[in-house]
Amino acid sequence: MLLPLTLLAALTAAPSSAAPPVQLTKVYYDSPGVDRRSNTSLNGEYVTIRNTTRKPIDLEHWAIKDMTGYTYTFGPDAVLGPGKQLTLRTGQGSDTPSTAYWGRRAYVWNNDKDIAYLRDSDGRLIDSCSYNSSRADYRNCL
Ligand SMILES: [Ca+2]
Ligand SMILES: [Ca+2]
Repeated sequence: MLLPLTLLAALTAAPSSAAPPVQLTKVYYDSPGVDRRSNTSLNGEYVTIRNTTRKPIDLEHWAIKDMTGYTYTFGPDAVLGPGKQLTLRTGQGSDTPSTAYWGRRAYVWNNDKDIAYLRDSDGRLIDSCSYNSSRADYRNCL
């Protein structure tokens, strides 16, 4: 039996305006002050993501990547609660439920232009956020 066209359309239509389950909300790419690569300065550089759903999302094996290919992969303890936000800082530190540390000794987010990519554990692109300005220190992705 053939499906009525309207039903078929409803089944195949993509929810184009729907927010991704996890969104990139901000890239703070030029940390405060002169960039001397101190751990404080590295941690002044960060990206934030937010769970837009009403369920916890297990971020294990999810990844955040820049334009060059530097990649941070979330570990087994990374779970983002409903509506919760998480900050990924570039430098070193001890992870908490709301802050993860990349553990790098060099910057990731270029001060003029770059692209942040968020991929799920299957490698699917969930969200991205690009910027192209050195006049601002951060980019609000929403
Ligand atoms: Ca700076
Ligand atoms: Ca970069």
